[in-house]
Amino acid sequence: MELFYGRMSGNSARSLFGLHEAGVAFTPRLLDTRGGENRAQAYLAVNPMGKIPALVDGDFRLWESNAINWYVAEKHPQAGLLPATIEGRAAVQRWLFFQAAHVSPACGAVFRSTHRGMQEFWKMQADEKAAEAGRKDLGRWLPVLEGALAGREWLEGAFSLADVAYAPHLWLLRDGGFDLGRWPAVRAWLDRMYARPAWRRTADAVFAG
Ligand SMILES: N[C@@H](CCC(=O)N[C@@H](CS)C(=O)NCC(=O)O)C(=O)O
Repeated sequence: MELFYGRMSGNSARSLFGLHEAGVAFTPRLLDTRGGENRAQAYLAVNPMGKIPALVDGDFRLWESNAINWYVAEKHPQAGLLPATIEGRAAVQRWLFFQAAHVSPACGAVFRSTHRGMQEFWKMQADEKAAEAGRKDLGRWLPVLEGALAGREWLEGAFSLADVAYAPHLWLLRDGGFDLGRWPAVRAWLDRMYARPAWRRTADAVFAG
């Protein structure tokens, strides 16, 4: 199994975290996005969108970070990254869609303007109007996570792909100085998540230095 990923890429971090949590053997393939390696023909054959991450497992090719994590979790059920029941798996799916459609876009709008490392790496311009809109959206989405985490350690009780999905973009948000003080359960959840060895390895590979 090979995972194509890039530096300073939250979506890459999501899949690296998922694979490390699953404990699977894989070959990491670091792409030089600044040099355009992700837009070269060889990689477009893996992901026609030219985005990272992407997975190759024999003849099977898959892109979209949450789809990659789902495939790996289904293939390695012993890792326990998905609930056993249909209801539990549907609930995890709900968190993945909520992350991709709502929480990540709001985080991105903010950290594009606040995270120096991301701005430098991706040559992004700060956009204070977009950041303000992102902060407003987060004021609506973070209470949803806060409520779900009341009295529990992980979104669906046991640690699952639901938690994995949120790690990277909330990391970048927090690293950019966003104050999570109004959402103590979210803050404690992130502290637990970022202490996991699989996240430490991921953050070192994607965000360090
Ligand atoms: N929805 C996709 C998003 C992938 C994505 O946007 N990746 C960014 C890096 S975080 C990328 O490849 N950017 C480079 C480009 O668009 O050329 C996923 O979750 O995998």
